[in-house]
Amino acid sequence: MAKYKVVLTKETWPAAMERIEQHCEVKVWKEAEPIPRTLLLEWLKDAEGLFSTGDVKVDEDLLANAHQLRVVAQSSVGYDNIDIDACTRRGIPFGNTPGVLVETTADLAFALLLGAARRIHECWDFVKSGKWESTNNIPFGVDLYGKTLGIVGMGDIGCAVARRAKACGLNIIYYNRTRRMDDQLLEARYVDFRDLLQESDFIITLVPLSNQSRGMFGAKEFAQMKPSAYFINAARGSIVNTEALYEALKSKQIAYAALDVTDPEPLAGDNPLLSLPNILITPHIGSATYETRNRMAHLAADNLLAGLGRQALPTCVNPTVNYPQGA
Ligand code: 8YV
Repeated sequence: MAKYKVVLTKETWPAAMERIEQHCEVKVWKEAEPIPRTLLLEWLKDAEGLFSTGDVKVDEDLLANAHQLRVVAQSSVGYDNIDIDACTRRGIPFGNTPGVLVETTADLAFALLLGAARRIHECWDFVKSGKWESTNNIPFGVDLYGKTLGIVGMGDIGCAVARRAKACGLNIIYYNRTRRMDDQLLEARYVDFRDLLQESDFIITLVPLSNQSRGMFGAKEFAQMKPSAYFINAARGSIVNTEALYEALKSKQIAYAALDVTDPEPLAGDNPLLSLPNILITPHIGSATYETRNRMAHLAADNLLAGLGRQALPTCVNPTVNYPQGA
């Protein structure tokens, strides 16, 4: 049987790649930097499937150029880079990877909260620099127990963060487009956005990026937060006005920030955020564990193959433990 022509904008995990190659003739971009737009458009001219990791913009321009495209599969839960309406107008199904990364991403968001609260990275620098030998002036942190965590965006990941917060004795409030009917089970109180900003000791944002959420944390919002507030972003960088965040941290309008996502990404080495003492940044590692990325790749492969008619319905395949060591 003839193989389907598919384009991968990045290499994916071996077990998932093996499944794709059983049915598809693949073109894979293997360089560290994103695939050049002109080359992507060239490759897509006769492609029937596109497998992305969220690193390329799938818009009218791209789709108008890809006349044979039958499916777009993306190994990520967020899909702000995809023009869903344009895909729908062309009858092209789009599949992302919800569900399989919830606990992993919640772990990272909560790790950022704990890491910032207890200044773990500063403590490691203190030990690594040898200062411990000459001073007891260790970096002091703040307690979580009995304080208030405000979660902005109470979806699956937000609920998983709430479960972790409850175990640490935090009082939980949240802001969402709509109130969750199960929030009593989570012991989480629904509040409006302004009240959350004013009441929270810690704020974690997990909202999807949209025209409504873009820039939702700016100078006005940081000004409403407590001077002792910790701000954590594990959603998308452009939900935050970066210059406003920089000013809020520099002037100590808020105490600390911990970011897994930034705007722009990746951050250049001379970005002013990196000069601040009261910030912790990780390089978009929310779902970056071997097990979870492998699961995501399998689910994205399911979506791709389903879109090409080679699978009945996308199902999450329990990954075989067949991922590259130290990748
Ligand atoms: C990475 C994410 O973008 O799933 C998302 O939306 O932001 C992260 O998981 C993705 O995993 C890259 O492959």
